[in-house]
Amino acid sequence: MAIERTLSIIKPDAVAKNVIGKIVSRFEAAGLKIVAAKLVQLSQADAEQFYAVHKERPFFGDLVKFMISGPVFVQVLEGEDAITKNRDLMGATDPKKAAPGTIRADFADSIDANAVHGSDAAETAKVEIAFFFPELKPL
Ligand code: RTP
Ligand code: MG
Repeated sequence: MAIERTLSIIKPDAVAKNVIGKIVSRFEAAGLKIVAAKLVQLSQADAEQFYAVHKERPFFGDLVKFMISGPVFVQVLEGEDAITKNRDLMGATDPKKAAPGTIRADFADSIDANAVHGSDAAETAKVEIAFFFPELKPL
């Protein structure tokens, strides 16, 4: 299994609930290393660009509005099989469908306010990491 990097975002709902540390602990316990991190307030343009892949979807407006509703904690996770490992830790998009013990099952309130984002593939991870951390040297 290869060492990979993935982008993780702790979304405004989880930052507001003061559970950044609890969520980061799960990444650490799973053997993922935090190799870059920052707390940022996204602008509307940032959020629209970041989620551009969804711009034709009916939920796009609500998604952007939610992502700019407060600060987010953005981090790059590194480790074996990091992309899939992070998605497994997160659980399903809709917290009602997320497996018990996953981040979304434990901290998310709804499909909109769903606590975390994680890159879904190697190519998107690369683009998303460069979006937030252009200065980070590649693996
Ligand atoms: P994310 O990109 O945030 O990690 O979430 P994801 O891969 O699990 O889900 P994705 O399909 O990429 O959707 C991005 C975000 O849009 C919201 N969404 N709402 N109302 C809906 O049917 C719906 N579907 C997606 C969610 O907040 C999701 O995280
Ligand atoms: Mg996604």
